[in-house]
Amino acid sequence: MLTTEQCDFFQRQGYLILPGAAATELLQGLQTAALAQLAAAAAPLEYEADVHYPGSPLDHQQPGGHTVRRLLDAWSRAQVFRDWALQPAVIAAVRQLLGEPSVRLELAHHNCIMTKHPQHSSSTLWHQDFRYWQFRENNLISAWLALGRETARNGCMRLIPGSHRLQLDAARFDQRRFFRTDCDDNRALMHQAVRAELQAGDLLLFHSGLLHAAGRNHDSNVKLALVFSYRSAGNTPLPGGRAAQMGCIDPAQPA
Ligand SMILES: O=C(O)CCC(=O)C(=O)O
Repeated sequence: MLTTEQCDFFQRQGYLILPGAAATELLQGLQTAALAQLAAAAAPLEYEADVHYPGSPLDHQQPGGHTVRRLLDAWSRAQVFRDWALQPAVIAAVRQLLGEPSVRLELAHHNCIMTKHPQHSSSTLWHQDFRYWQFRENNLISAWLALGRETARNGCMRLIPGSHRLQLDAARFDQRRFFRTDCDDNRALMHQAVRAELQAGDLLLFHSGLLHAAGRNHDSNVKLALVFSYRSAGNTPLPGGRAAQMGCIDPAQPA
């Protein structure tokens, strides 16, 4: 169970780090499975060249054009990923933070292994995950499990504490709904950013409205994180959207 202080911290700041959330044996299983999936480069994949972020190869024909950015649909890739996603401690934390007894794991969003390679990585600009998500409420939680160390050097997440509670006008975002850097009010917020430096096995829980960004990987090893997103059972996807099509998992009734 999370403490009252942890819950209050999440409500105020929009994120919470749980050190050592994955026990050693499970973590090793997750690392091994993630590396095997990366080596096999099995579809569905998203490449650096697909995201068009600063630093991405321009297309698949450029050097690094087949650098994997995300191994999509982690849920279907290995039992060990499913075991992690439904860990009682993870589900209990999400339930507590959402204040709802019944939660769902979303298959359409995140549900991936994020990879960041040293040679061809890109920066993720400031954004809120909810920008393209279609649910009744902007109140989902993503669980980002570091499978290795995450530091400023290899492109760890940066977060703007409390930004999930701000009402941000659409004019403060660009056409791709990234938070504009040419706006003084935005820059003032960016100065408040904190780094989410993590050790392997640490879990970063963050709100779907939290502004976050991440840098490139200037280290020599690939960075890997396993990410799933959760919502309360009542916060259903809007009809016609991707989440409505792809469905969800009820942790109380695993397949
Ligand atoms: O590792 C990164 O570059 C951050 C990815 C991210 O923020 C996202 O996929 O929403």
